Amino acid sequence: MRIFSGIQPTGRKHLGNYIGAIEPYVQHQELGEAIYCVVDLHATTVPYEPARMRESVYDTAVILLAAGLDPERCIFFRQSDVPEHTELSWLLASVTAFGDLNRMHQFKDKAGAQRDLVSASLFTYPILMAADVLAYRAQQVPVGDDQRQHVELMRDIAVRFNARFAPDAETPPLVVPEGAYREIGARIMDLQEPTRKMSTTGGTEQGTVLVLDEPKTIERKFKRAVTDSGSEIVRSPEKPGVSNLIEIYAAVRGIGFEAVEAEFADARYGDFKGAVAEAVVARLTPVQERYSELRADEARLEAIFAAGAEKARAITSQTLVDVRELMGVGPRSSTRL
Ligand code: AQP
Repeated sequence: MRIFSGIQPTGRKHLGNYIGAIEPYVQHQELGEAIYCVVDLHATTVPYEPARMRESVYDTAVILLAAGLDPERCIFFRQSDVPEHTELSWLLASVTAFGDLNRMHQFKDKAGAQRDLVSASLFTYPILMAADVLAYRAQQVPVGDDQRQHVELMRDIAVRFNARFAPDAETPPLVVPEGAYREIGARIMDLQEPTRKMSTTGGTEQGTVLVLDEPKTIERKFKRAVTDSGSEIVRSPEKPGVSNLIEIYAAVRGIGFEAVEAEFADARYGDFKGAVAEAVVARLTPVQERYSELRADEARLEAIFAAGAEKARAITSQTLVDVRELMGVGPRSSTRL
């Protein structure tokens, strides 16, 4: 099985990214041929600081390595080092419905937050994301719950491409991928506004726990987490704050919701929040230590990216030969050899 996912270098990674995506990336290395990239091109779709971009890519890459991504066991690279992603994105735009792009929640949310310019690339972002995955003919895409709509769209794009350009093919040229969502922890909510997801751009500062936050900061953020009326530690739609804390604890400890509710049946909110903070600190401390060890060596990171991009291009270049051939773009593939 081939697995692909990408992560943005924007901002600093938070607990939602860690639980919803980074941990699953590490686990998926054991399940098949895993391919991951830091999607710097996606990060150009909203205002950003060019002078900080490379640093942010390194920061994000090192968080992934510190969490357990192993470049010997997966293909790990920087998106912009593999130009087939952008070429395929353009080609797939021809089988992407404008109306579908117009319905994307993420575009609406992010476009609404822009003061000066809503870029065309923010609108076409889901096509590039589709190209990221389809270029590898990946079967599974581990992502958080917020990406469901984008995964549905990439599936539609693959189906439409296959139907339009290879209706009679025994093996369709593009694989229609499946989203892989964690059962517990696919949508971690903001600690201050637990009806909104924890987010890099849309969340509250106090409600967003960063992977690199000091233990004291993490404890403070959990201590101040919004809870709900009543005192019972149970999951319920009327208790979004407590439900979120239960979800975080369950995900971090690798146990079910019932086990959490049973463990804290007699506890008070304050004690429970302390226990959640402690579990999160215990989970993130080794990642932070590894991060400090690895971050300084940027030459090593570039070497990892270069080796990863070479392996990635061995796959994507073949996909592009097939796609160009089927679409009638460029010379016949046999004459290109
Ligand atoms: N709250 C979340 N719970 C679980 N998973 C989450 N993800 C994001 N938020 C949550 C998953 O993290 C992966 C990387 O996301 P990204 O590349 O989009 O990174 P980002 O933009 O820094 O993360 P945000 O917070 O999602 O940014 P905003 O809200 O600004 O767009 C993805 O698999 C995502 O599903």
